[in-house]
Amino acid sequence: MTRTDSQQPPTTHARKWDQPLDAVVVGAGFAGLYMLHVLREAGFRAVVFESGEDIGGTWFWNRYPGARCDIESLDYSYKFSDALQREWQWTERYAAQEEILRYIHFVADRLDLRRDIFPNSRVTAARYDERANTWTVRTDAGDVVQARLVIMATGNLSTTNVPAIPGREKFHGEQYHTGHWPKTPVDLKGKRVAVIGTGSSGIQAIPEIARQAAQLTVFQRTANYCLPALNHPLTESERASYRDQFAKMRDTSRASIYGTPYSEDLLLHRSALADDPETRNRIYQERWELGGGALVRSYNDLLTDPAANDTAAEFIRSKIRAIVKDAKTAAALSPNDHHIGTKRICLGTNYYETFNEPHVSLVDLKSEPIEEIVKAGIRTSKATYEFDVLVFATGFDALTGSLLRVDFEGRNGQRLSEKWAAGPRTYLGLMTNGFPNLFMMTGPGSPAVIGNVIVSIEQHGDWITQCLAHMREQRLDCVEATLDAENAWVERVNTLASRTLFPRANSWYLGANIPGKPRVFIPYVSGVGQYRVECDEVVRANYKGFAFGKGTADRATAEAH
Ligand code: NA7
Repeated sequence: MTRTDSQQPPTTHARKWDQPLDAVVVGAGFAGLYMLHVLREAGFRAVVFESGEDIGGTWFWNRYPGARCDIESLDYSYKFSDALQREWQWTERYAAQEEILRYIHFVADRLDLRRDIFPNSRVTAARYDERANTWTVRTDAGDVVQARLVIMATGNLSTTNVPAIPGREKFHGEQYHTGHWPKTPVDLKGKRVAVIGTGSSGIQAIPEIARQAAQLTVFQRTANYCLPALNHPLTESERASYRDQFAKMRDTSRASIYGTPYSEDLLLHRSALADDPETRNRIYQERWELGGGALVRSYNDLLTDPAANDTAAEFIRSKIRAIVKDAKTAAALSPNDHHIGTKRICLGTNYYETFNEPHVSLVDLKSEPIEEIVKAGIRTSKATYEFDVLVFATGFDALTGSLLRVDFEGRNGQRLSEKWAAGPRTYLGLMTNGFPNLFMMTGPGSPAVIGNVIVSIEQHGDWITQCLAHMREQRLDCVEATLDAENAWVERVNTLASRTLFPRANSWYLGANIPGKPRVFIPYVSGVGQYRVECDEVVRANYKGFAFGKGTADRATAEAH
């Protein structure tokens, strides 16, 4: 039987373990659970600390109305076990938060993971002791744990961003952030609700909130491209067909750009400008009707040529004009300041249609910025709007926020926050020089957020475990990225991005959504398949770019004799 976290309270463990541990894993979402599983399978002893009161990560916290994955559920599942995928039955093309959380619990139970997971324990600090080659990890629950390795599985979108709008504390009503939504139901029926933010979370939440609220006002700073998800219940034959081709689907996903098996089939190997407008619009229309991200995975130059990109952008703008009845609202909802696909594509269900509802309105912050939050609601440069509830759909301190929230002290007392003051620096997104035995899963400089993160999570879990097994075989106990390799990787990630339109958008890929955050393009954009090839080449070249040590392995042997 499967269970949700609302059905069963989390287990409280006796906080006891044999020290030193091989590894402390931080975070019990998809990444942390997989990491624990593969470490155990390889014979390493690890515990997982989780700040939430239960497992699930992103899917524990993001419970806002309409929360749903933007990768198809059959793809957004672990790929390492044929047995698990055969047993689990997804019900919809794009799974809702509650179903994904149930899936995570199902996997944790099947793999018996809970006994090594400690909820309600936020890792606050970790200090590397060079002499002992050990990390000392501290949690806000009072734990002080020694481990050879720390593996960060904290996710890329987990530290919420609540903008510093003056007066928030004065507001008389309720306030919520989509990424930190309460577990207990929030009743919006008959209320006047404001949603600030129109990224993926806002776009998913707005139609659902509109169904409940008496009045909904959307505060939009940047209009986004929203493609129709065309979500639908999965039929048994759809599930069976995927099940029967599982190995092929998995292998294709791993070798693909976006970590899904379909994207390459959809790719047309020609420029958008090679087709006449009529053909092009027919192709865009077909993709629009397929739903999901199919439209941006069509012509091969949409993410490299502004003129090609504009043909797709204009197609979406024409859809917005056709759907939204009020011309002024349609114009405000039409994105015109970034290229389509250069921010993560949003998938919606009745998003644009919702603005035709008489009780829904849009405030365009470009022409009417928010000045402050007052007791009754929100005051812009033009008016004061009154509300019972404020919903912040304002995103996350993405990619680095949760890593820098831990006070890491590496070799020679160097702080990670100091080292990354001008932006994150890693080798392969896995390690950073000066911090031996500290691994990051789907870290800055990896492709994680560009596509299906599950594929990247498994790749990183496998890569790290393989590296540790290699160290055990060679009697090595310390690994660190070299400075040269790190510098070269940072340059490579930047060069790859600079060949695309990605860096031109003010996106969270660039840290642009957080005031004061260094503007550095963070993800590796050339696809999960190519990235895997590069990681495998590093292994074949005897872990080129990594320096290994064997100090304590030798000391331990000497002491044993
Ligand atoms: P996003 O994509 O970062 O969206 C946040 C939205 O909030 C976006 O529209 C922002 O406008 C807006 N925002 C942020 N700060 C403000 C302020 N101060 N005032 C007004 N509006 C603001 O986060 P999501 O949670 O929607 O999605 C994150 C990812 O989760 C998503 O890509 C999926 O992978 C799942 P901006 O565009 O910065 O002008």
